[in-house]
Amino acid sequence: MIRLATFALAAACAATTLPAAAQFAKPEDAIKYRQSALFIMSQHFGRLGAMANGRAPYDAAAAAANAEVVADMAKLPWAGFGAGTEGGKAKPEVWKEAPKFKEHQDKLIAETGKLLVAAKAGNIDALKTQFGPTAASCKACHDTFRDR
Ligand code: ASC
Repeated sequence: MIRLATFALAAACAATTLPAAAQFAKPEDAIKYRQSALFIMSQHFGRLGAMANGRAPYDAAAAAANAEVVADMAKLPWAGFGAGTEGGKAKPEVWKEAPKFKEHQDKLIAETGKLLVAAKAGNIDALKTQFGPTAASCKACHDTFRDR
């Protein structure tokens, strides 16, 4: 009984320290995971863009809710780019230039964090000001690391 408990504890500890890729049953799951997080982010970012660019009426509560999703999603895709998960729209540079890719991740997380602060400020000018730099961080990464 004690041996079983010890084994279970060891397995649980190992699970928390395994590399990200090992959190997925198969590489396709990692690809689906990262694409899903990026897709959800793009949908909510698009709604913020519509408000920032005057294509949709400004709604402070909706802006904050959308920015919340964007900031949360911005943290997720990266665990889905582990070793052995090449494919999807990711260029080989993701793995060949890992430190640079990481810089882009950190930049996006920082910019979406600022976007959330701006959205919570509750005025459209703050949202407009931070929308551009956030979109630029999406684009900068896509230019180097995304196919098509
Ligand atoms: C979006 C979206 C992107 C970015 C990018 C910004 O809404 O889906 O990939 O913004 O187009 O340049």
